[in-house]
Amino acid sequence: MHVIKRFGWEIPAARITPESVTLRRRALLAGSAALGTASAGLFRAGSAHAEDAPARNTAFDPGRPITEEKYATTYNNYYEYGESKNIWRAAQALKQRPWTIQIGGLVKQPRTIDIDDLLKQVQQEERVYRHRCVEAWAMTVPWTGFPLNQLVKLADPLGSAKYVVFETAQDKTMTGLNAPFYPWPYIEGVTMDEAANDLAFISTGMYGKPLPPQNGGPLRLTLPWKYGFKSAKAIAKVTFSDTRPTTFWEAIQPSEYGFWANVNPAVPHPRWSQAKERLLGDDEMVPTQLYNGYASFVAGLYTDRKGEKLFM
Ligand SMILES: Nc1nc2c(c(=O)[nH]1)N[C@H]1C(S)=C(S)[C@@H](COP(=O)(O)O)O[C@H]1N2
Ligand SMILES: [Mo]
Repeated sequence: MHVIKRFGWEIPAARITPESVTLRRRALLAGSAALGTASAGLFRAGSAHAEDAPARNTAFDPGRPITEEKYATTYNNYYEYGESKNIWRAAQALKQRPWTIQIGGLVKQPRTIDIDDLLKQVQQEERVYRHRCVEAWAMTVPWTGFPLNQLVKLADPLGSAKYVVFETAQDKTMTGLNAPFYPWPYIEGVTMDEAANDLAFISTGMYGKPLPPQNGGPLRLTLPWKYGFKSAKAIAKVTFSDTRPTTFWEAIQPSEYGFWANVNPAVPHPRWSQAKERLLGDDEMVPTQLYNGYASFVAGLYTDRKGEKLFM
């Protein structure tokens, strides 16, 4: 299928060399000013001060330096705003309030919850996680947010639920939604076991500030042991299901982007190696780790799934 060549982050390895990326980023930063991200009440209702940011949970040592904020917030994948990495300015148009999350499917009581009501009912903290995009770039980010299992508890799913499905917002400012062929909305999903894992996180902030729209504000999934495309941005809907969802990139190219998408340096993408990753900032190439270095947390989730395509 020639049509897949259209997708920016499926570009062949030759086009994602450190050099071309560095040049593009330099041009982009030259034109960028402050990344105004103020948005009231993200950490706590009525407060937007960084001093109120939740304390760091040190159980998750990334083992490498935190990426400079300016790189993590200006080099993004967000197809709703276009296919380039340079969407951060366009994404500022996404209004973060009011924001509601629809909870439904196999739950005791479907409902729509306002984000600020939700944030009052969860315990927020900061975690520094490694992030590994399937395109072989990576970063290390201090996220603030709360464990996904707290959202699952609030949603009160039925015993028959096997998957949690996330659907991202479709806003009029998202010009990428008009592009033909993409199977909008952006859908992602995890099993109930994965959702209950300690690592599974919902981010509402980064670098001690509210989550910028380009990084998925106001609410974004963060699954550090999986390729970055699993971490759906701007979540508007959470559905519990007994059937595995067809996820966004899986629908586009199932042979390259599957449901599981666990990081594994030994399983190459059909068109490039996954053995190493390029760190945003200095573009250093470092080895990629199994489950992105989180095997001790998550490997047990997959012991009964040996026959499945866990790493793509
Ligand atoms: N809604 C939505 N979520 C998304 C994407 C997207 O295009 N749309 N891209 C994914 C991909 S491929 C990656 S690598 C990460 C990038 O997150 P970042 O821009 O905060 O680094 O977001 C993921 N979440
Ligand atoms: Mo990605």
